[in-house]
Amino acid sequence: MKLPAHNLNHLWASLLVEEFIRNGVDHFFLASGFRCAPLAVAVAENPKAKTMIHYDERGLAFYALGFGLATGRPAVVINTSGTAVANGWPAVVEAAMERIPLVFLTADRPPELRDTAANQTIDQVKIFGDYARWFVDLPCPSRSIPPEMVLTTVDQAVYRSCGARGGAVHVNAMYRDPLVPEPQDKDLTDYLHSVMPWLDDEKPYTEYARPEPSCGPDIFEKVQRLLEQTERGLVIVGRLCSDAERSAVSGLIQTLAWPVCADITSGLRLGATSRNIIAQSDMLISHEPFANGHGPEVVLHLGGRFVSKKLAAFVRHSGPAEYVLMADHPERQDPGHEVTLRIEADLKGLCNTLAHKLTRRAESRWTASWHKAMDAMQPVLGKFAENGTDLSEPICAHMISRNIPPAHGLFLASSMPVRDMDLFGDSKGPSVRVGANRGASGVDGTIATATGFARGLERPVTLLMGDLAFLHDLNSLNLARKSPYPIVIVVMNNNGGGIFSFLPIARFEHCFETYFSTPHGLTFKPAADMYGLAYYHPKTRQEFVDSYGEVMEKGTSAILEIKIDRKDNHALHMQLIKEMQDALEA
Ligand SMILES: Cc1ncc(C[n+]2csc(CCOP(=O)(O)OP(=O)(O)O)c2C)c(N)n1
Ligand SMILES: [Mg+2]
Repeated sequence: MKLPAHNLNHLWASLLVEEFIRNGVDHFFLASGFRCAPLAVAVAENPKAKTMIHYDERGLAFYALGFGLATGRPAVVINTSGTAVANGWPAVVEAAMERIPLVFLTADRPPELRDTAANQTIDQVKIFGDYARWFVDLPCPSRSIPPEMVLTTVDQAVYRSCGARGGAVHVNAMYRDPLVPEPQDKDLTDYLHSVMPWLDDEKPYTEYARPEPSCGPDIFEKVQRLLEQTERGLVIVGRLCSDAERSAVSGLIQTLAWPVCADITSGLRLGATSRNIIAQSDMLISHEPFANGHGPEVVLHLGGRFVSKKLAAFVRHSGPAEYVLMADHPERQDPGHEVTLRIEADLKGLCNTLAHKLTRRAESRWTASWHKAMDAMQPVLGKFAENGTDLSEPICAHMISRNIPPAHGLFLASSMPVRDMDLFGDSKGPSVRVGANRGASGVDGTIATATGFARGLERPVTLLMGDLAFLHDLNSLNLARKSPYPIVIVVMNNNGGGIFSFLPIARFEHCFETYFSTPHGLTFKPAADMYGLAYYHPKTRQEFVDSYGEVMEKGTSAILEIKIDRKDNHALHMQLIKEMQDALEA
């Protein structure tokens, strides 16, 4: 192949872009700036590059995060020098916490301009600290450095970004003038001589083989014995990363026939994925008599963290003799300091082998008692869903879980949306891919992440979010507007942070409303108008279903704003929990 090479800066940039693409990393998300011109031109000139251009580097980084969450592959974010780079921080943190692949390719000034008060020059070296999985300061392009170095840098960056130890990596590329693609070097053929075989090929320069972690036979047997011998076991499923993991975990929980608390980010909570999943398990375990009689002897936790504080409290209170955590990463994931056996292994392989080796059990009395309790509570939720016309946060979560098209993705904002879906989502709806920023549980960048999630899934996404999260990321409505896959934003406008009403600070009325709830009195039609998005303001359940259906039919991005009274919302949650628990007692 012949790479465009107007000058050496440009040739290096073309090498970078081509090598990313050969690694399967062909999505480039760019914000404009002049120092990154060689990189932007190289992207523009490579016909295999897929792009998104956005003016806000913070949103752009979250967009790439959503893409990485959906695909397990990084996108490349290209930024100019200065504060543009610093705007990547929140997304880099989330990527680190959840091990989501992401590549930052930032332009920087050459060494002679660093630390000289030169314009738009900040210290970009290791700017993301330990949150970046890998950092490289790529020198200014020079004929004295072989082109192989550029290629192996990309290969290492992609490798370090992916997999169970992945996250964001930062390639900081210094450039001197000329930044524009004007011809300068007469002939660069000589310079490329050593990579001729690479040029004639389509493969990356270095191929990486990743080891698959698995536990040894001793540990395997120990776990197998424990699972076989335990009657009162409980499975907790946290975030799972792929369909292959979901299928392997489903197989194991089927064989074990223990009750299962599946976090909403597992992807197993919605849809009838398994009878063993106790859909409203939070309602059960927060009911004292039930919790006291249902402490597990063994907890088997599969995958990442989980959202529910109640589940964490229940496990702590029960004090199981063994808490086995199986996850594919090496990090400590044990906020309650309860884990007694930690297995770092490929979840798919380990669960498949365990399911194969274990004898499939019949439902025990222990599991049956969880189901019985669950069955006693279900009618309360059913009655609530079927009777009444008014809209509320629980009913919206419930209705979305019922009405979301199977070909959609679902993205849940931090704060009440993710919890409401966990609590009130109906498992009789379709099983859809679920995304959320739960690594650091920020309410920032939500619209951008959901839009990148849609780009990665290559399907429309329904986004359930709160008003503060919406306002926080207003700028990213432009991403939703331009998205090739519709983003349906259902925003629960309760005029502030509804979650705080559930916290003990709510009792301190002298400061609660102003300093915690932070009401704003805003409504979002003008924002929809500004970004040219369809806007709906349903006031009843029927209107909600109608407008949601209409948006699906039209197939364009839209905002559905639901006005909620925060006090009523709190009261309704409490009432529903009480009614469910009363039913349990009865
Ligand atoms: C970036 C960031 N800032 C602050 C917080 C603390 N915080 C947690 S929930 C919340 C309120 C969110 O309000 P909203 O999006 O309206 O959701 P609601 O609580 O009403 O469901 C805040 C500010 C956070 N998680 N992330
Ligand atoms: Mg709110």
